[in-house]
Amino acid sequence: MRILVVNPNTTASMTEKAGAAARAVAAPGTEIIAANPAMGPASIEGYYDEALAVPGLLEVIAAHGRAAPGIDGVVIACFDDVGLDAARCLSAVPVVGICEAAMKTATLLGGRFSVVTTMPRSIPALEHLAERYGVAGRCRVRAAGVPVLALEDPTSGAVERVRDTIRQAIAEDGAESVVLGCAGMADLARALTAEMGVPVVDGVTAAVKLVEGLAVLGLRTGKTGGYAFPLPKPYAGDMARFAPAPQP
Ligand code: 5HY
Repeated sequence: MRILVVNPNTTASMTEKAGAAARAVAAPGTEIIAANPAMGPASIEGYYDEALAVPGLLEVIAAHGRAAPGIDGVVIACFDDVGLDAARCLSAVPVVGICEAAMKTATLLGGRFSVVTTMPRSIPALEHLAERYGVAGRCRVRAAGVPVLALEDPTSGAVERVRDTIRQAIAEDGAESVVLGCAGMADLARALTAEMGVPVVDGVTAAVKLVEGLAVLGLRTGKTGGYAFPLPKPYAGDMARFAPAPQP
C-alpha cells in the first residue's frame, strides 16, 4: 500500500517531520510518500494562506495520482484540512485531513477535548471545522500564540508554549484528551501523552491509520455526488494547467 502524505505549505522540514511521524506508525508493507508543492505559502496561518495553498496541494495530488505505481490514499498534512473537498473530487482514492482524523479520534477517547493550535487567527477556521465534523459541542480550540515555523526552531520556546497551553486546557476546559492543532507538532504526541496524563492526539498519525483502514476495507470516496470527478472544461490564464481532464 502507498500513502501520499502531502504538506500543503512549502517548508520541507515540516514535510520531513510529517513523513517521519507517518512512517513510525505505518503498517508493515505501507510505503509513505511525503511531498509538498514548490509554490504557495511557507506556512498556513489563516484563511488567505489557506486559499493560496490549494492549487499547489491539488497539483501534488494530481501528479502522484497519475504516476505509476499509483497511490492508495492521501493524507492532507495541514490542520486546516486545506482543499479537502477539492482533493476528494480530484482523487479516486480516500483523502483524509489531519484535523478531521484527530477530532474524530479524540471523540473515541473521552467526552470533552481541546485543540491546541498555533496562532489566534487559526481558531475561527478550526471552530468551523469542529462544527462541520459534528464535534463543536465537546471541543474547545485554543492557540499557544506561536507562529507555525517557530515549531521548526528548537530555540524558539514554541514547544514550551504548547505545553503550557495544554496544561491550561486540562485545568480549565476539563479536557479528557488534547488534539495537537498543527502538523508541525506531529513529533510531540507520544511524549506529551506520557507527561500530561491525558491522551494527546496527533492528526498525521491518526490520518495514516484511518487511510490504511479504508484501503484495507476496499473503500473509496463516493463519486456519485459532491465528490464526483471535476467536469472537463477550459481554465484560462495561469490556471490553464489545472483544467480538469476527461476521466479515462
Ligand atoms: C498546519 N498551518 O498544520 C497549519 C496549522 C495552523 O502550515 N500547517 C500549517 O496553524 O493553522
